[in-house]
Amino acid sequence: MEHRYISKDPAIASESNLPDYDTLRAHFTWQSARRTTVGGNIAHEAVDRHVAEGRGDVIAFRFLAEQGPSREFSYELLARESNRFANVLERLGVAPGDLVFTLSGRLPELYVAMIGTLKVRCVVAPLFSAFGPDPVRQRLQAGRGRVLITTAAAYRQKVAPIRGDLPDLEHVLLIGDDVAGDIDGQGVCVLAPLMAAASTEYSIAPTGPEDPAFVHFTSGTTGMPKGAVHVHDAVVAQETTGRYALDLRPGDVFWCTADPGWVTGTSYGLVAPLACGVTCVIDEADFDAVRWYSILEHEQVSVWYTAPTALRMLMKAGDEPVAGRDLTHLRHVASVGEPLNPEVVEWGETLLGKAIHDTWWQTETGAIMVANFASMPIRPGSMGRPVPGIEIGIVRRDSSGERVIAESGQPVFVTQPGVEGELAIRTPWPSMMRAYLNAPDRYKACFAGDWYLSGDLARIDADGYVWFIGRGDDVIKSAGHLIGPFEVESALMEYPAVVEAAVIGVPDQVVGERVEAFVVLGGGAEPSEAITRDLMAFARRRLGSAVAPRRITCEPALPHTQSGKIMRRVLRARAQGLPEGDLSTLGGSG
Ligand code: 6R9
Repeated sequence: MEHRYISKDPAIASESNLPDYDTLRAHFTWQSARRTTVGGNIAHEAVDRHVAEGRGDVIAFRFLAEQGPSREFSYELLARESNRFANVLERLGVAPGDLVFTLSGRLPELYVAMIGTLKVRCVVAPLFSAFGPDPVRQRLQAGRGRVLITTAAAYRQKVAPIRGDLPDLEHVLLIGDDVAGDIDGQGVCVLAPLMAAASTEYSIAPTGPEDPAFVHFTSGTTGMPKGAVHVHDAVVAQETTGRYALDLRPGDVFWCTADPGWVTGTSYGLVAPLACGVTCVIDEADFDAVRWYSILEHEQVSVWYTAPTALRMLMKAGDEPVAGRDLTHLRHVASVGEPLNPEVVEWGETLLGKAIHDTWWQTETGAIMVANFASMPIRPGSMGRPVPGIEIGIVRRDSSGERVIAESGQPVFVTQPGVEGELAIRTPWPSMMRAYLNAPDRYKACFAGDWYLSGDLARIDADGYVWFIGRGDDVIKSAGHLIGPFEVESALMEYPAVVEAAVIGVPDQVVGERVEAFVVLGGGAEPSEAITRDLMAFARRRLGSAVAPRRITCEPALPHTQSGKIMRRVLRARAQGLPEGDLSTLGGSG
């Protein structure tokens, strides 16, 4: 498989932003990538700078509404509207460094609010709108959020029921229509009139490169979600990788399909493309094959960044929705978030006339670390090569699967190509997370010596292409979203009849992995279809559709290790109907 190439037209290579990978890599430094005139603040780099440099008329965002006309924001309008929002926030008395949470679909007001928040040097903490009240409460509590930007519907369903558990939440700003009747005297107010009354002038105070800008919550195997803290300097890596890995150039129409509740939707749905000065298409609607092809065609999308689950759903939809469409504007297609199977790469080559370029990164890395570049032949199934400025290595694992660390504290690397181990990245780089919120020990555990340890298993071939093997832990990747088994198990345990719960990811043809749960009932409750159904509904209500298990099985007992840990790999074998004795192919820890 490693030797199958999708070759490139030499013209593509020479026209790309990275025509000569080896030369650029040899000379690239992050210091040289930092503009000498940086305003420091991401909102300045991504928005105001373009206005100051005479590009204010360029369209920054084209929002496609689920119904009705689309709305366009030039860089200048975006600068003015985000100034208004900055003034609104300041009037509320927030202080730099305070967390401002967002919980909303992809509405224009959400993007304006995120940029305005950065301007006042508050920290944007985006939440995924498909979360139920439990994940919302966990994250708001962890970040001690003072301000929440949301819609009336989301407030009613997900926040009002838990409002009593959120003593730090002082202000809730409602965006969108349909907001009457929700003003309950608990700091809830409608944003539109405040915006209308606010000035369009705002001057950003000096912002240090190390000032925090975003907190993105991500899931681990144990414990509650971790808030990865990113700083304003991250824009340097996001803009650089936007240019080299996504091949963004002035004049491009860029569509990143990710929601800002996921790190891809902020790093590449907002910061990188705006810093590169391109036009971003944002679709407010959910996935629909016909709609998606029609967006690619009618918006004349030239660079498209999406995820394997979405591509597999398009593949499933067949050729009919794409027949007769003119996709000639599409120049570069890239993917992230889950393994991109070679079949999908080849499907893209045949149906879209474009190979799909896989990229690899994580919430913690803040920006793309490994990519198949426009100028290089693709090896279907490989994640590509490290971006300029990034050095990677494969850390050895011993026979019990533990990473090998030398006495000096540095990791020990494999020395031969093709040997599997843990993918590590040499520190520092601008978009590296700077902390996990309130969790210094969990943060420290991600590093050894000069290296960040990703937790992913991979190998590097003789030509430097990286191949993903699997995750080194039990975290579930479903439709691109990381789901911590512990968070789901904790919600299931709240159900009165459940005494023990274990949650695993089961391979799925479309979404990569689907969440399944095993529970043990107590207190005289007997397994029945009715109780399973009730438990499923309970989980969906608490966790939301994106996180709740798709299947729950009642078991008399769960398998444990001697030390009492649940053996999730045994459950994974059981769920797939594999013999429980042969677990070698399943990956993950016990
Ligand atoms: C951006 C993002 C990170 C985890 C990562 C890995 C998986 C990401 C991948 C991939 C195979 C790729 N992952 N890209 N697996 N091939 N190209 O996805 O961030 O949500 O934090 O997830 O996603 O397991 O460790 P995040």
